[in-house]
Amino acid sequence: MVLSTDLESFQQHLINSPRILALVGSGLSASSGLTTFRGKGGLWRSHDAIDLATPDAFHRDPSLVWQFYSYRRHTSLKARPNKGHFALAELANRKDNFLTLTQNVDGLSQRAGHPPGKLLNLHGDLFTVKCTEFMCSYVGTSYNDPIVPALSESETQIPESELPHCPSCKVGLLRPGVVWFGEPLPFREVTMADKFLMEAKVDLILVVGTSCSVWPAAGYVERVARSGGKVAVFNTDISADMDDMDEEGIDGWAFKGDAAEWLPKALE
Ligand code: BJW
Ligand code: ZN
Repeated sequence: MVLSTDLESFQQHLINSPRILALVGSGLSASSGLTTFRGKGGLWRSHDAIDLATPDAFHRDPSLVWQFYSYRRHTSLKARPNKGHFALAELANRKDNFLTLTQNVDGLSQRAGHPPGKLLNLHGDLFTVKCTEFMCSYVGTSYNDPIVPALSESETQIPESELPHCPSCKVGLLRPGVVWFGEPLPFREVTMADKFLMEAKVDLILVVGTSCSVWPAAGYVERVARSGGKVAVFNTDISADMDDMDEEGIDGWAFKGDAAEWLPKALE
């Protein structure tokens, strides 16, 4: 089955879909100036962004990993939500049975006015911090930029004593409240996503700016398709995704280009 590029039939299906899920990835924030993970945007200094998103990388070199996340916090705070974030937020406000599962940690959907009750952060967020000390369960929020003075622009190794520390136990090193490879996704978010999928059939899933290469997030597309829902992909590079989806018998649409341009006209 070939994914359609017909906007009119997509919009008709959107109107007739009582229950809609959206799976969002870093491509949605690309035109806000934030980099994606894979492909040409995925490098920070000389490091592959994916290699830094692991508990091992943090244990090995907390200074390097904090510098990476400090840079991401800074660029996310400076970035503005784009027309794609606003269009999705508007749709979420308009539709009763709507849920966005975002893999993004940049906070731009929230800042675009996406209703919080219809938005689940599957991979955490950049402004949550968690204590790494065994037996300390401190979780907090910080929008300070930089979070500690040592994390200003410098590229030198920062002594561990100058990295962010826990205000509760006073001894533990804080870490970014994001989900790294090998870590479970947050229980509440996964439970709520499962509930949305299991309560009734999802008629449509919008797959926006994601390579669908990370699990379990990518699995939501197949789960919707398997239960008879349609799939609409918004991506600058859909050729690879489309081939896979055709093989899996996924039915729907593929709109190639910038999600920030496509979403306002497709979701109007
Ligand atoms: C545009 C555009 C524009 C550009 N407009 N489009 C099953 C099979 C195999 C492996 C696994 C499996 N299940 C689990 C795994 C292991 C692993 C995994 O998925 N590995 C894969 C590499 C195979 N998964 C995990 O480890 C997960 N945890 C887990 O499963 O735990 C199990 C467990 C249970 C109980 C106890 C213990 C463990 C956790 C995954 C966490 C992923 N974390 C990251 C980092 C988050 C923090 C941070 O932001 O730094 O999440 S990795 C990174 O990838 C980040 C992203 O959210 C995620 C997805 O990336 P995304 O957004 O799709 O970005 P790209 O770059 O890949 O794609 C961008 C797309 O946009 C491209 O397609 C472009 O074309 C497009 N684009 N500009 C529209 N303008
Ligand atoms: Zn602590």
